[in-house]
Amino acid sequence: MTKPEKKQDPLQGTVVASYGKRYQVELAQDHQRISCVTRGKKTDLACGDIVTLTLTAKDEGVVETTTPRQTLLYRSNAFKSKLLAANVTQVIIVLATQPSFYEALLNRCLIAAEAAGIKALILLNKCDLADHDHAKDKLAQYSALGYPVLQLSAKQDISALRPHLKNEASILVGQSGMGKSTMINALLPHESVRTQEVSTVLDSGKHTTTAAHLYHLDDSSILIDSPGLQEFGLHHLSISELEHAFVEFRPFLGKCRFNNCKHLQEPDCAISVAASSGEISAERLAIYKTLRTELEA
Ligand SMILES: Nc1nc2c(ncn2[C@@H]2O[C@H](COP(=O)(O)OP(=O)(O)O)[C@@H](O)[C@H]2O)c(=O)[nH]1
Ligand SMILES: [Mg+2]
Ligand SMILES: [Zn+2]
Repeated sequence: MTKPEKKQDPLQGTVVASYGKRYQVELAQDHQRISCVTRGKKTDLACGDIVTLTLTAKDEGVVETTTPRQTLLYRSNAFKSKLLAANVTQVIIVLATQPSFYEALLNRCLIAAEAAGIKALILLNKCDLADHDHAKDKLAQYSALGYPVLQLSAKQDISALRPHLKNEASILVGQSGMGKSTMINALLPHESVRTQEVSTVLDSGKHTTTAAHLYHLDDSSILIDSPGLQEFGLHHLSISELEHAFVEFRPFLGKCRFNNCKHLQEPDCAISVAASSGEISAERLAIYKTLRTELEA
């Protein structure tokens, strides 16, 4: 026989860590942390979600309701989606001069942010190291598109990032090994997040952060650290969301000969014309075509 739960007023809190099926919720009233599960099979909470919960023990509880989200950043493949963060105002895409980063992943992050209505900041870390892969040159085209690009060395001096974090709820995303944990440690010296010494021989990062974590920088600034990304599926986007997520496409949309133009190989396509005249870069058009084909599949 199950014991009836004692009736209590629901408490309000913020999800500050997400471990798949378990969540850590920080109570609004006293910042106490409660280890929570959800009811039934519902596991669609993300760091940054504002929830109500009831306690089942001194520091354990069940999430009852989720407050409607201002924003939701997530990725998805054909089978499932993975929530990255709720209610963030800014996505900080962390790249490094070494190991080399995947430009396609950068673009997917930008597109996910655009589609979710969240502003993006590109951060090139490890600028104290030699830039063998010309990361700085590659990023020039993204600043030309209007994305702010910040260059720094988290190991040496993080201060250039601070003004961008003020009064924002930001999430750090990126491949592992780019320096996200190093940044959190520099910004929040009391947290001491584990960092990973990357094998320069293999030129590849390894996973250390396995869950997303939310940190308070001050009373009005939040920073979420997310697990290292290898891929960023965008199966959840509609065709229109995808087209509009390419900011430089916007002036040309609706100007193709066919109003259902896919901008793949149709005649008199305004996007293709813009690409031939250099107004749209060949790389970005190629990324669009890959994503469009993925959505059609
Ligand atoms: N030279 C240099 N190394 C850095 C810098 N930031 C991070 N690293 C190193 O890069 C590796 C990966 O950093 P980490 O913070 O664990 O990356 P994460 O996987 O993105 O969390 C570690 O060996 C860090 O010491 C930096 O600004 N300069
Ligand atoms: Mg890390
Ligand atoms: Zn077209």
